[in-house]
Amino acid sequence: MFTEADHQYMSQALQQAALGAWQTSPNPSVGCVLVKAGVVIGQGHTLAAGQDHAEIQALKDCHARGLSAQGATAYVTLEPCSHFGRTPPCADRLVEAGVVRVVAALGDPNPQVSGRGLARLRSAGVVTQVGLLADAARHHHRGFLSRMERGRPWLRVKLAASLDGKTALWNGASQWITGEAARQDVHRLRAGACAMLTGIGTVLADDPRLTARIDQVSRQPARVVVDSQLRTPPSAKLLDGGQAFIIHASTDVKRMADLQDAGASLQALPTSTGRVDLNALLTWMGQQGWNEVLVEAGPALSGALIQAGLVDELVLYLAPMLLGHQAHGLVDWPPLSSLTERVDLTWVDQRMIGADLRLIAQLRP
Ligand code: AOF
Ligand code: ZN
Repeated sequence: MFTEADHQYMSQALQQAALGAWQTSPNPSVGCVLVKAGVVIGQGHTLAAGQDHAEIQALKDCHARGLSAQGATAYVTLEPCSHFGRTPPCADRLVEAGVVRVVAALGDPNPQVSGRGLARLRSAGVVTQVGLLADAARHHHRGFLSRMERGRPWLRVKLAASLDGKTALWNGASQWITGEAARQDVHRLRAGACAMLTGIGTVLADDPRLTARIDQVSRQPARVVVDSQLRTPPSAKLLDGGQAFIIHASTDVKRMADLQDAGASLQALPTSTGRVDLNALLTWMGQQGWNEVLVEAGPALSGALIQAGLVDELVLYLAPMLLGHQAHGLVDWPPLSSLTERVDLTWVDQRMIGADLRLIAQLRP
């Protein structure tokens, strides 16, 4: 049903989509390529929420070149929208511009759209096709799809360890296991995340800022601490710079006031066995409009999230060193008594980052 040229134009649309990836949240970063008579006449990607969607950018690009989209095909990584949200429906704009065929990699699972964008196009006589490079598009839009389909963000856990899987010495000393290049790489991961998630143990031990410190970022991820007893010090560095949330189950009004004065937003969530319920946490994060969340926490929170089946991907930086068996491991679990309790992973990428090895593994559904 799709030609080689169709594949090429859709990969170009996916490349466009990648350009918007750090700025569109809570919207998906869509890519759009307009083609007429075998020539690309316009392309674009989603801008920040409230600004242009990809299709509008591509039409503007086409018009800026002095060209008309009359008779063109639009390749889009997600079904064009049909609703008046922060912006008017893209489906209507494509029809007005004279586009005659729309190829979408995926339908939009947003209940405000979900098939109505394509239906609107078809009722105006536009030919529509869905499913070209769908796997690649599902990968690119994984955060938005996760929030729409599961009501929670796509969760990635960053871990750094020695070759023997140790994250800190027996006495807690943990600074500088991985090298400078790996730390820079983590800043890129942070820049792509809508929010960072950590635990009170990490805040007390390391006082991290959890910001993305690289040049290209226009927006910082929100920061979230799971801290059921409100032990975060009001001087904690991650409270600087806004968008800092403390998830708790405390009733201590003095602590609440001190932390709010320090700039924190407090959110009480239900607990199970005295700790913040992680499913409730993920649902709450989805309600914030966060598509992708990066966890940089200690072995207790990371381990608990994995055991709760809420983690989609691990990014593991392995440093070429050995720390010995008394040191702390990657996840802090009660001992498993049977191999059937193990967590299975699938390797999806491996490469050198400076002197360290970076492994990416997905949790098996
Ligand atoms: C498109 N093209 O480039 C994107 C779409 O509030 P709004 O108006 O910005 O609409 C946001 C919704 O539009 C978002 O939840 C998703 O369903 C869709 N995203 N649609 O036609 C785009 N980013
Ligand atoms: Zn739209």
